[in-house]
Amino acid sequence: MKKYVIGLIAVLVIGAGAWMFKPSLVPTASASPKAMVVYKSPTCGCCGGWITHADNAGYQVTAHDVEDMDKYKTAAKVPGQLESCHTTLIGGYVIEGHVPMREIERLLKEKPAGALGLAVPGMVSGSPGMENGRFDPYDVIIFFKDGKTEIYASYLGK
Ligand SMILES: [Cu+2]
Repeated sequence: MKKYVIGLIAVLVIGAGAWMFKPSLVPTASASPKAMVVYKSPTCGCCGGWITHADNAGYQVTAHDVEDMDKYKTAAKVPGQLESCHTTLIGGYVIEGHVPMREIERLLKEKPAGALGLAVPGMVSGSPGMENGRFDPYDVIIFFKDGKTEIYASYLGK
């Protein structure tokens, strides 16, 4: 009987311990790795299209309509030749333009050394948010603090 009681107490203590420590392991909403902030001009329709992709992928999107996108791109250190429409901040990285969600997930997982972010320069038909019946090939470019750029992924189009 005594053994049984000690065993029961042990189970309760371990259970309470697990319950007490669990909340600290669960990220809070504000620190969610899926929270992103998007800057776009108020008239940008395709930016909204891209945000819909982000929403559907489970990202918590905070979108800001701003007049002076150049200011935000400069502050985010987006290289001039990689510029697109909207500029997104997530997990300490910059996402410029119509970057597919799978590449963002990859970036957040791989955390390449010295990387600032990803870009799909311009506005390519067939990229996420740019659905218009055409599917042009495009590259996702990774850009680094030292000014280097590399192809991160290539989409072939169809
Ligand atoms: Cu766009």
